[in-house]
Amino acid sequence: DPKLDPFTTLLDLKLGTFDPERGPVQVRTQEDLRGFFQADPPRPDELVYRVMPVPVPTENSEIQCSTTVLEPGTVGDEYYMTKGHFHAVRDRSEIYIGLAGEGCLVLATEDGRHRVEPIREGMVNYVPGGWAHRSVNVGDEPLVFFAAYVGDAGHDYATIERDGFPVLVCRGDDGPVVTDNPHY
Ligand code: PAN
Ligand code: ZN
Repeated sequence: DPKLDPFTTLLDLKLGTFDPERGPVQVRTQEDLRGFFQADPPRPDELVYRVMPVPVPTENSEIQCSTTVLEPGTVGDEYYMTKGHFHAVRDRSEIYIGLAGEGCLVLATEDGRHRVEPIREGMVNYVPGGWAHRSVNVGDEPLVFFAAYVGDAGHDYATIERDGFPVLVCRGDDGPVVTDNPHY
């Protein structure tokens, strides 16, 4: 017998909000990102991003989805970004769809390969299994994207907190600059 009943929610394609909301909004402040940015957070209480979830059972047979709203800003030279993670089950994949703003998706494998892909309205990013992923807001407006991923993927933040990503995305005089992470 099917485990779930069908349901429908309305996604605001500009704001990334769901109506009705399906689950508790996750809020991440500068303080929550201490240790992920190179610099200590200058304004610990300031909002960096929110995740609006559509919770379903965390099983391989389901598809989780959520939207992320990442504010514009910087800590030191680094643009506001998500913590970033590997999926706890390493081979689980994910799809991002850009809804608003201007962003970068930084991806890295455990053996240190990396890629930087654009996130923009209408762009579909494929995140294959085995690639850690972090989104970065390189614009002046909120970066909004929708994500859908395998239900039992889980999130491994500890590896990123310890090692970081191979590259940093920083504010330069003429826009974003991708530099090697000296602490990777
Ligand atoms: C996304 C992310 C979301 C927030 O839904 O979870 O953008 O980023 P962090 O989880 O790295 O804080 C996703 O990739 N889910 O798997
Ligand atoms: Zn993910």
